[in-house]
Amino acid sequence: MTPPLTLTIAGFDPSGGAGILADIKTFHALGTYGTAVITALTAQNVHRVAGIEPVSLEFIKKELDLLNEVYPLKHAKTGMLYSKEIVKLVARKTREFQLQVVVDPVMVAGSGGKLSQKGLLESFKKELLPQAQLVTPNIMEAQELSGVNITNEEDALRAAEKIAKICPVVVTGGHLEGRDIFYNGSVQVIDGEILESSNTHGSGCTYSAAVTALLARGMQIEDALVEAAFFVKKAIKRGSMGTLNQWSNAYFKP
Ligand code: PXL
Repeated sequence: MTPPLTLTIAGFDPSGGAGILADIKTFHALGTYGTAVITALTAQNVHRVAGIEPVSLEFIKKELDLLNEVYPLKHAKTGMLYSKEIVKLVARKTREFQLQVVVDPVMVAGSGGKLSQKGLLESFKKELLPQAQLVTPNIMEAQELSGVNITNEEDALRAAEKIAKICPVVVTGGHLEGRDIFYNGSVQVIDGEILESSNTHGSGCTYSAAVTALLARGMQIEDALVEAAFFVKKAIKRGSMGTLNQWSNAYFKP
């Protein structure tokens, strides 16, 4: 049997801890055939973002159209989309191809460096989320999307309720008690724990890629969220399962 197809539409992080490389490793580790459309190149490491070269709209469109010519794509995720123009194009194309899309609303890098232009937040809300299968903000992103200041799990739930007016949402809890909050009319709290680790660069990318792969394999969304959280925990703790984020640090020069 051929594995299910997955697609990531995201940016390139040379370290391989985040962005398209992390997505592809995750897609593969979870038994899907991963394809990728690059939206922007970045020059960065875990300390800083030193440069960004967005791919032209015309070229991103070509990347998507050529994939669509040969692959019966159904499941995709988006990561770093960088500009409101790219968000608009991706929304139009994924609608045209009738893709089920998991949106990771990436705005800044793990190092704190900016990965977005002005207007990105509004275009996420207006253009892409209304047609998303799921959006996967961390606490910071959930604050931006909802306007709710989040300091505890109750706040996170209020933010999730607001965002869920646009599309189903899981607020990931890496920055609170470690639990994730899924809201789609009713609440599901997914158990987790805070991991003391400096190897979390790319954990958001890996998580949303894992959810996408599991959905492509036919899992129900509630189960996919539990499995994906477990997968990311393992990747952070042991650098196992093919994502190896932890190992990207193990090679650092002293
Ligand atoms: O984790 C967010 C993210 C997404 N996409 C790219 C990144 C990062 C974080 O560094 O580099 C390309």
